Amino acid sequence: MNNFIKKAEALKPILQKRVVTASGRYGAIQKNQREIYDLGNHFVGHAVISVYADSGVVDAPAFLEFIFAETMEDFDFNDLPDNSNISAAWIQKEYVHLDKIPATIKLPRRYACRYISIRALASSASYVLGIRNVKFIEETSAFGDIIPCGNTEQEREIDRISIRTLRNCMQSVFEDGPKRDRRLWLGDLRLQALTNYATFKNFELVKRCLYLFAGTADKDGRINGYVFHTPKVYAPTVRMFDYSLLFIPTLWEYYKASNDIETLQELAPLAVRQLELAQVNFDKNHRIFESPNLGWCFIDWQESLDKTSCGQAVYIYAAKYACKICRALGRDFSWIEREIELKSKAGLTAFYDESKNLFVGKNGQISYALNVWFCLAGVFGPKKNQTILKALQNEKKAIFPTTPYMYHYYVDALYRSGAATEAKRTILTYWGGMAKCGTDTFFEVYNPSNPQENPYGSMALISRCHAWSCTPAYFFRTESDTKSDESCLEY
Ligand code: RAM
Repeated sequence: MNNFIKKAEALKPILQKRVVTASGRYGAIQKNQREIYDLGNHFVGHAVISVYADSGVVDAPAFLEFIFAETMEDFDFNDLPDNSNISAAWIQKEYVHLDKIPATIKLPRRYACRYISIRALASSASYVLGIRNVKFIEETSAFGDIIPCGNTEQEREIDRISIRTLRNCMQSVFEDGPKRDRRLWLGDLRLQALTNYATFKNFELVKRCLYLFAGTADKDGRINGYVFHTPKVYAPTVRMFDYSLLFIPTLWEYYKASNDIETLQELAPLAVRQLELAQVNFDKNHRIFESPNLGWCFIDWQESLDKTSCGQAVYIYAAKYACKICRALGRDFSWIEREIELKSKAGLTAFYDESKNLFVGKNGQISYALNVWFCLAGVFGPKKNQTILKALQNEKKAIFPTTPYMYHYYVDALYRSGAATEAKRTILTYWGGMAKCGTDTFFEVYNPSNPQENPYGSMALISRCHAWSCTPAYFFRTESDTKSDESCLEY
């Protein structure tokens, strides 16, 4: 175990546990009858269930089915999918035999759910089974209650759901989703950390995650896209062009929020290293190009999206944060400034179409992703960016974001260009659309015009409490600071 991992492990939080009792119909349950119990909100933890013989003599085992659902709609999608492109084992469904009755059983897995359905699949004619208790031991490393923020009931509702989403993803690390993949991903971490600074302020958890990434960097110093933290800390080599670069703003923002200069000092070389490593992905004209070395440039869940071009802007964006880090530590960053200049010029030449006032990707593709990232990269100033984002809204062919992750960056770009009203409107329509579904937490993917859109080939594997969707709580608390913000430009 290297020193960075040791540091991270020393910061492992003790989870706060609390018992919640589900409401529902207790008592006798007939064969094949399904009972749904309601925890009253979304929780993450372990289920403890007590059963007994309501009448008769127990002469055979009971055989029960349990389904754990994050939303009521999830009950429509709980069959084991055979066509998914990720493991179907994530589904939250158990079949349990009980040989001794009465019994109190703790189910084997950790679940993310609000609703628990129980069905007696087989039982003897000599007795009727009864459900005495459905309890849930919830776990989180988000401590304290946060007062919802917002000017209207709708805003406060969106805020409550955002906070619940973040809270339930805060476990031993910032998980992407407590149902699936329960992994620490860099892109998710950044957005969780930002929202955490404005709410729970668990700085140690962010620090732990930064050290987990640092401790699992490859031999060249490349930060992986994600880290497994259990049963042991491990990161398979997964090159993610954008996620590795996002280590830079994530470190900077941690320092700004916590004032922890030692961590900044210790991890700054690794942050700057991400820029150095990314340089080979640009041709002699300083334009990004596709190659195996680039790895996965995630940007958003959209197959047809020209993500590589977005990478040009992500690089410039990250480089500006690297300058901030170097300046704070009194280190030379003239080469990074030069990089910014060269990559910005090349980005404009390659992608900016003056006649449309838009950035245009491969094969004439116009997307929110490309334009948003170039606005965030600050290649132009806020006023001009505002006109670009306006032109984007009027562009019928533009590819919309699919995930709350990409929507976050769109809203961020709107705020930073001074379009606060439009930014707020976007939050109210997009996240408000999810809230209207009666959810307690926000989803991994939400496409209002195709509610069943998902990247895994099966709705059974979708995560309804997904970290990267928690940022309305960040925006509501910081919007006055981000109005027409040039912070990214001032490096
Ligand atoms: C998904 C994860 C995570 C995201 C990556 C790119 O599988 O759930 O949220 O960061 O993909």
